[in-house]
Amino acid sequence: MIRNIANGEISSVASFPAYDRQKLVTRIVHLGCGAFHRAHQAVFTHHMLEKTGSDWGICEVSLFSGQTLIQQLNDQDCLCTIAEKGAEQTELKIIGSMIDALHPEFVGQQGILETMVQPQVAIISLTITEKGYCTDAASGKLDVNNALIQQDLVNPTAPKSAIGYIVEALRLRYKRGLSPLTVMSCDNVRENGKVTREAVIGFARLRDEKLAQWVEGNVTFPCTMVDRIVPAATPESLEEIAEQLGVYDPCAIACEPFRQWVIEDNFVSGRPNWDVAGAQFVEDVVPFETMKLRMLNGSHSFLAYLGYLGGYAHIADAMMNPDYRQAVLDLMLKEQAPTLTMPAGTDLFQYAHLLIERFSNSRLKHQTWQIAMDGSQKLPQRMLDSVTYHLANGRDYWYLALGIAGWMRYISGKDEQGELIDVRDPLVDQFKSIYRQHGLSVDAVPALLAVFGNPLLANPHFVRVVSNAYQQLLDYGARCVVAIR
Ligand code: NAI
Ligand code: CS2
Repeated sequence: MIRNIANGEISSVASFPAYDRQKLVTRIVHLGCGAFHRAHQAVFTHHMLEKTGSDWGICEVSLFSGQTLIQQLNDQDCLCTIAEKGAEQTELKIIGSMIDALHPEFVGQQGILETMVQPQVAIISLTITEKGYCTDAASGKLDVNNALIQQDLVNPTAPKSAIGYIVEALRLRYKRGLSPLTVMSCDNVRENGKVTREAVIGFARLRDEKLAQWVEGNVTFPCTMVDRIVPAATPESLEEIAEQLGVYDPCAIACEPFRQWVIEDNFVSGRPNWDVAGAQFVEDVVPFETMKLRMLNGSHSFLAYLGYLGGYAHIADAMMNPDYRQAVLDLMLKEQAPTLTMPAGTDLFQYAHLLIERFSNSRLKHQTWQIAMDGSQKLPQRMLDSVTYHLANGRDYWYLALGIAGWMRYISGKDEQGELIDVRDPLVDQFKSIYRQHGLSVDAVPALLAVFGNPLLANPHFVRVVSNAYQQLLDYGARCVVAIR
């Protein structure tokens, strides 16, 4: 028998689920069983189960990659270790909220759809990355030219995209007279509930107007703000956890101790009481979401691009450099905070300082390369929206411009030593063609800004400021330019 966390000798340092897992049923189907979901929604659900003894279990689904993880989860009864790594010590928790794990390669598309259609399923939740919504960067609406959407239009009952799965599951529920459910995005997407709603209804409308109307009138799409820094697992992080745990858990995830979840209370078929586990249910999530996307994620992207170019492999390494630390604090307080309208009592100064502390956690090996991925999907909500604010208000936005220029320099595909960068982005072919045409020259700037399709970004002042930052990066290198102000 393979010894694993379901049947091995677990060291007493780890806590085990203290509720009856046999009682749990699939009430949540989660699409995108990645690192973040396991360390966030699955953890909140685990603590909720500890406190309430309810029966809300999660069935995990990975639609694309992740076959191995799904198999490994099943091999260990869907138990998984979460290592919460503070600056000084680690707390190990074995969580039990996940009860099943599926992949289309193992159960086929129909197996997944039939699970989503089970009558007791009340929530489909999502962490499918920004690009998983198949939306157009400029309009935020469903991109009908997206390759997956095109395939799903031809073959809608055997979908490939997350949006295609959701619409087909909703169609089956509608046809069978089953209750509607809630579709809850937990991705770092601006107004993630609205974007999901637009994409789902947009695709449903392309299939059947009546279905689109049923979805519009019955299905709810709450917005959420999700926060916990969860780096991708590495052989080292898994080994370190195994040493403490006494058993190797291939599904284990290390993350920071901090976790936050603000949820719009809009669930048509019920929801778990995640508030007992620390979540906040509110009427309007958007201010919290915008704050987090601009202050945390905007700074993360700044550190990712300028940090990588400056030779820093991890966020905490870049934070050790006082120039980067100061630059990121200035970015937060001088260029992101002023764009926000927060409920009374929100202390953005304190929030910024807490972020500085979280980014400086050197026991969390969060790679700049990981955060640098998919910049074309991330920059609009993290930086460009703030630039739009500053342009309208005649304010300075140097660090935002530098972050955007850092992204451009990064996606050129060569670092400051001329070494290749492994650029991951759905628009990577477009970047390659722009750089083939312009080389590293500053002429690439307007062409790269055009990928966002936002006419405001053609503003001559903005193009000048970004071009200046980009030229400085070429002339002096990232470390030097970050230090200039
Ligand atoms: P991950 O790479 O571990 O997992 C990504 C998951 O998304 C995988 O299950 C993958 O199969 C799925 N996926 C990828 N592309 C897809 C597509 N086109 N359609 C459907 N599914 C797709 O990444 P991780 O760390 O779990 O992050 C996922 C998302 O969670 C992020 O993009 C972000 O929006 C959100 N998030 C992540 C945080 C973190 O610190 N890792 C914190 C807060 C939010
Ligand atoms: C990061 C986020 O990968 C990224 O782009 O900025 O995943 C970040 O770690 C989380 O949003 C923190 O909640």
